Amino acid sequence: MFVDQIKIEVTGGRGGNGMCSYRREKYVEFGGPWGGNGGKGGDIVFLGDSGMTTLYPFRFMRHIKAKSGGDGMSKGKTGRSSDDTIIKVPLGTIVKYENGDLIGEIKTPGETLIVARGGKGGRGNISLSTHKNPTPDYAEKGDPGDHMIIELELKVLADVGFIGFPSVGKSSLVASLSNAKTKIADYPFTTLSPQLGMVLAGEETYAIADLPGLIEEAHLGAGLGIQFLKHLARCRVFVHVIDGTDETPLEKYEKIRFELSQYDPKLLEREEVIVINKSDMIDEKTKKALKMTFKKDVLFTSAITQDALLTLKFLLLDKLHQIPVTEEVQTKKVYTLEPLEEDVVITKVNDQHFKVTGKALYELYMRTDMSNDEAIKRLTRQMRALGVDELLKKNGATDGATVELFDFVFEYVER
Ligand SMILES: Nc1nc2c(ncn2[C@@H]2O[C@H](COP(=O)(O)OP(=O)(O)OP(=O)(O)O)[C@@H](O)[C@H]2O)c(=O)[nH]1
Ligand SMILES: [Mg+2]
Repeated sequence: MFVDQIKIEVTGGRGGNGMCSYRREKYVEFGGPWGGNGGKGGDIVFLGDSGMTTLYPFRFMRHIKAKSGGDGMSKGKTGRSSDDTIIKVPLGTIVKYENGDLIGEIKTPGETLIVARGGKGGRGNISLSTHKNPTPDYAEKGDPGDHMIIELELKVLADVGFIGFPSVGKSSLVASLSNAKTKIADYPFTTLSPQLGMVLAGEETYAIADLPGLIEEAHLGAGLGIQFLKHLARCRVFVHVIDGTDETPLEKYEKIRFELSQYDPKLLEREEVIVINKSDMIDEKTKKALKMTFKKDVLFTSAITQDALLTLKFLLLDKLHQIPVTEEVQTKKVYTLEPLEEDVVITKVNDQHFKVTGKALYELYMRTDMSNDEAIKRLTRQMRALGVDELLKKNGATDGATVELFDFVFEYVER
C-alpha cells in the first residue's frame, strides 16, 4: 500500500460588501438608509466520487478559490450568494489541517465535506440602522472566507502491476505512462522496491505499480525473491512485460507465471495484458512470429518511441472499468482537535505598545471599512464591548499607548 499525499491552499469566497446609500425619491419626504446586505461567499466542498482512485488531479490545482458573494445594492437589495465550488475526491480521502489535525474523511459516494467556508455578507446601512442611529453613514464589508493550507491523504492500492524479467523495460513504461520517478538502467534489478505512479487518462486516474524484476527460482530466493509480490495481491490487472528482442519469449512468460503461482496460485487468474516491449528494435516479421507464438492478444510497445503507449493507457482504463474495486478496510485513527482560538488576545510588545488579535476581533476588523470614520467609531464601540479597553488597562496601558490592531495602529485613550 502506498500513501498519496498532497498539500493545497483553499480560500472560501469573500462575502459581498454591504451597501451604504440613502433613499431619495421625489415624493418621499424623508429619505433614509437604503443600502442592502452583501451576499454570502461560496464554500469549498469536497464530494466523494467512486470513480476516482488517486489524488493525482490535485497536482494541477494548487490553490482552490471559491467565488465571492455579490455586493449589496441600493433599494435594499441583497447581493447574490455565491454557488459553492464542488471538487470531486476519491473515497478514502482524509483531509487534515496543516498541523495534522483531522478536518474529515470522505468514505461514501456522494458524501460531502466543507473544507473552507465562504464569508458572511456585510450588512448594508438599512440593517445597521438603530433607534439611536437611524441613518448610519457606513456599511460593513463582507467577511473573508476561510483561508488555509490543507493536506489530503489517500491510501492507494495500485490498480495495475507491471511484472516481468529484469531489464525488459517495466520502469521505462511506468515512467512514460505516469508521474512515477522510477530508476531506469541497463543492468538487471535496477528497481529494488515497488514504485507507484499515477496515470491520467482523459479525466480519470488510476495507480500503477512498477515492480522489481522476477527471475527463475525467485520463489527460492533467487534475485530479489518474490516477497514483493504481496503488492500485487490487490492489483486488478497485471501488465506482463516481455522484451521483444528476447530469443525465448514464451518460455520467459511461462517462467514468470510459474513464479507467480508459487506465491499464490490465485494470481494466475488475474486479468492480464501481455505487452511486448522494445518494439523499436524488432521488425514486422518478428512481430508476426511473436503473435503466432503467444496465440493470445499481445500489444507491441516502445518506451523509446512511445509506440502504443496511449493505447495501453486506455486499454488498462477500460479493463479497470470492467473489474470492480474490492472494499478496503480503513484503519481507524483518533484525532484531537486544537482548541478554538480565543476571541481577544493581547500581547505586550513593550511597556506602552500592545498588539491586539483574536478570533472575534479579527472578524469585526475584517468587516469594518477602515476608510470610513463612522465605521471606525462603531468598531471602537464593539471592541469596548468585547472588553479590549479593560484588558489593555489591566496590562498597564495608559493614555497615548500604541495599540496595533492587525495592520491598523491607534492611540489608547483612557476613559
Ligand atoms: N530500445 C528500447 N530500449 C528500452 C525500451 N524500454 C526500456 N529500454 C531500455 O532497457 C533497459 C532496462 O529498462 P528498465 O525500464 O530499467 O527495465 P526494468 O524492466 O524496469 O528492469 P529492472 O528494474 O531491473 O527489473 C534500459 O536501458 C532502457 O533504456 C524500449 O522500448 N526500447
Ligand atoms: Mg525497473
